[in-house]
Amino acid sequence: MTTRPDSQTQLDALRGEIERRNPAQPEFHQAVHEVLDTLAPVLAARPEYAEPGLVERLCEPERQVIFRVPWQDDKGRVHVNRGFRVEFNSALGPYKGGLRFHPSVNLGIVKFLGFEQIFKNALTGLGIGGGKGGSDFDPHGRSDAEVMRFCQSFMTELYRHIGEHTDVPAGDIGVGGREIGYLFGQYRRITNRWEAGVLTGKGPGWGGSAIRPEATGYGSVLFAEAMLRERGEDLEGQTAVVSGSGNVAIYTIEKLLALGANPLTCSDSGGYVVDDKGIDLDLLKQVKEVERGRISDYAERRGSSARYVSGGRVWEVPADVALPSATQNELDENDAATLVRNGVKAVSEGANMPTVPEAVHLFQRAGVAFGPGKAANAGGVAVSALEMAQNHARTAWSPARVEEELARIMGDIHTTCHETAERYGAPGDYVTGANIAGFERVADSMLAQGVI
Ligand code: NDP
Ligand code: 2IT
Repeated sequence: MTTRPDSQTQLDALRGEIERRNPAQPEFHQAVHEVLDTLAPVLAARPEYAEPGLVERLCEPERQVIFRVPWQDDKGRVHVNRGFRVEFNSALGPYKGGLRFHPSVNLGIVKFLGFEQIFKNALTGLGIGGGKGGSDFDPHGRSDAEVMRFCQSFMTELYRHIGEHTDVPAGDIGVGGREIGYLFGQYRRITNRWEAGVLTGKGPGWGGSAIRPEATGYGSVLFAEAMLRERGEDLEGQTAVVSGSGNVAIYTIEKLLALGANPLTCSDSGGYVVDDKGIDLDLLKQVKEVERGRISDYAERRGSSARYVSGGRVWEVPADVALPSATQNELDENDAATLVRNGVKAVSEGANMPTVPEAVHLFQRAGVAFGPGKAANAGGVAVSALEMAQNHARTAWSPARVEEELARIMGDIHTTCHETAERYGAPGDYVTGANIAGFERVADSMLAQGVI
């Protein structure tokens, strides 16, 4: 008779095995550890989940594509970038997840993002699997024509791996409406198909959903509000620190303002702005969305209420709520200690894995409501799934209808995470709640579909 090792021993062994077989991918290790660290109770309670092979399969992408992306700049010089698409898990639906264009992109980064996406997408309840892709291409300082040629070259390989029923990319860092337009155009040209559902985040006139640009930021603020309501508070009158100044940060700030909160900061990789009067949304959109400028331009034009802190971190600005909305590992243990010392009540992750594990534990020990990205930033991919539904039905919903759906989905995700955490003996721990609830949905489908 064989005896099954206890759940924690099994998870620890798997952890070691994943490090060994995926060397030099620290972000992927971090994302996997953070999930495995919370699964022991559910594996112990549901022996079918502890069957050899299930968690192992979940940690191994179904398919990984790496390709060359050659393109010419405006002076005719040839550049060679690397393209990635990691199709991680399709037990719940077509692979779904964004494309990131940033010089830091490598296979480990794409795998961490794809792994997170599996659980996040499961939490939306909308029938989407997990995937992610991108390139080490840096769009900063490139002309529209250069970005177009890059996107066309990228799609000239990617098109053979994607499709409305197979894999549906969208935006992420460095990929917004402009890039999705160029990518969609090239897909249509190569395939000779009007296949609207192959990409999400499209323009409103050609198959894009209302509220998709706003969805991630709005959703992250709704999640913060739901966590505060659990404690008998809301966002009205609360001060907020927001990092980043891209898609997620801008619409986080918009929703904070709409709910009566006071967002004091935003940032980019050069530094941050603190604005004593609260961020001026119109000026921020003008500088970042229209002019594609830097956050220092905002400070120069805003007048005396704002100052630019070169190289600084927004977390040193005292506030009631923190919404990291730039990139991974942007909030460390020292930052968390500063925020706690300054009385922060809630942290909602608009970005993917922005908080290092030690900082997460510090928040939790201090009793701060902490909403992990898998739950808090799921509004973006949720509205992407609504965009796919509209494309399939050849229809377009009103902004009011999409916003109502988004609010319902974020409310459901909050409730699911909250109740799951309680069920597994970790009340108030949204990390455990999100990981276990997402895991249960994917694991049940994988078990039903056999060893594939
Ligand atoms: P954008 O490209 O629109 O904006 C990114 C912002 O983050 C910019 O202000 C950028 O500054 C800053 N940033 C990026 N990389 C770094 C870095 N290495 N160090 C410091 N600052 C950095 O991207 P999004 O707003 O779409 O994405 C932000 C985060 O949200 C990412 O973690 C993404 O994965 C996540 N996310 C996005 C969703 C979406 O729908 N777009 C959905 C869910 C999560 P700079 O210009 O100086 O580089
Ligand atoms: O991290 C994310 O969830 C995204 N970048 C959005 C993915 C999507 O398919 O809309």
